[in-house]
Amino acid sequence: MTIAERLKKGLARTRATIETPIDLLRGRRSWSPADLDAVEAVLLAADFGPSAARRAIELLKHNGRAIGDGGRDAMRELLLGEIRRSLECSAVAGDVHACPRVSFFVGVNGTGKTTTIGKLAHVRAKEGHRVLLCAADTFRAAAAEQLEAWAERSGAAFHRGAAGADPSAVLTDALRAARARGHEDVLVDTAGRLHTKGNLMAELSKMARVAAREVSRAPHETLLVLDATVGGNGLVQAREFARALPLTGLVLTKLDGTAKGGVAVAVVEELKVPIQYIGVGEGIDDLLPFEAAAFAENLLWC
Ligand SMILES: Nc1nc2c(ncn2[C@@H]2O[C@H](COP(=O)(O)OP(=O)(O)OP(=O)(O)O)[C@@H](O)[C@H]2O)c(=O)[nH]1
Ligand SMILES: [Mg+2]
Repeated sequence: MTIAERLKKGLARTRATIETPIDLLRGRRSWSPADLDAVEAVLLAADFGPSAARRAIELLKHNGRAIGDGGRDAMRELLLGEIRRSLECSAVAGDVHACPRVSFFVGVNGTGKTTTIGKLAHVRAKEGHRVLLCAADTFRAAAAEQLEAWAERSGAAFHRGAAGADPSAVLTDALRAARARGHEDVLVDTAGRLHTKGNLMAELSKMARVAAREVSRAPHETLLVLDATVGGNGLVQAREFARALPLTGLVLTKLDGTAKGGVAVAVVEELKVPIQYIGVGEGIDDLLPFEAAAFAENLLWC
């Protein structure tokens, strides 16, 4: 499958949710408030968030005549422009020229951090990079083994410490090894943590300080991994992570398993941090670079 095909398939559930009621408006010349309520409800169901949904409805209201003439296609164009604008985020995404380039993956439990690292290792290895995966999740049993399996699958090198070791100590060793052996990318897996646990959030800040001691200006990228199936409820967590350490980007996973793909709009608007990658499955090829225009196109009906 090509990237475009994977994206289309990954967003199929969200697209179907949005399309169904909008299909009912086909060929209408005038709209009642109830029709617009139905469209708003569908945008909320897809987790666009209240402010984006409201803006979209205002836009449709102001363009009632154009939609009356142009039908679904005209409505699609209007919504498409609005979604694309919301998704485009001008923030600079990390330092791509650093060597080794150190990337942290953070987030609450089970969002897909380890899986994302495995997939990204594959992408970067295919680009010819020498990649090292660092198992700084020393907390969960079998976390290091899970990451090691991804290292084998993607052809990346792997570093781990003893079970229960201090994550910062494991990270220090990994970064020294990366410098000594000439790795260009170090992807750091961290333990899933609740955003409400102050001591665990402080541990992330410490890891960032330790990284900077070993490699100038590290971490060069800090990606918050969010589970799209949680939808807008994940926003609270996201805000707390952003407070603990500066985020350079977001990864939105499990889009294949949800109709809540509109949450992409809600998170970018809320955090003002760009989405870098999206996860559309459990396989090694199921990580896609995020591109606002293509994403918006595939959220809406064809
Ligand atoms: N369908 C689908 N499943 C995914 C995706 N990304 C991850 N998963 C699955 O989500 C589950 C959790 O993934 P992990 O990578 O272990 O999550 P984690 O954030 O590392 O979890 P902890 O280390 O326990 O915090 C696994 O079963 C993955 O296969 C995705 O894009 N789509
Ligand atoms: Mg993990």
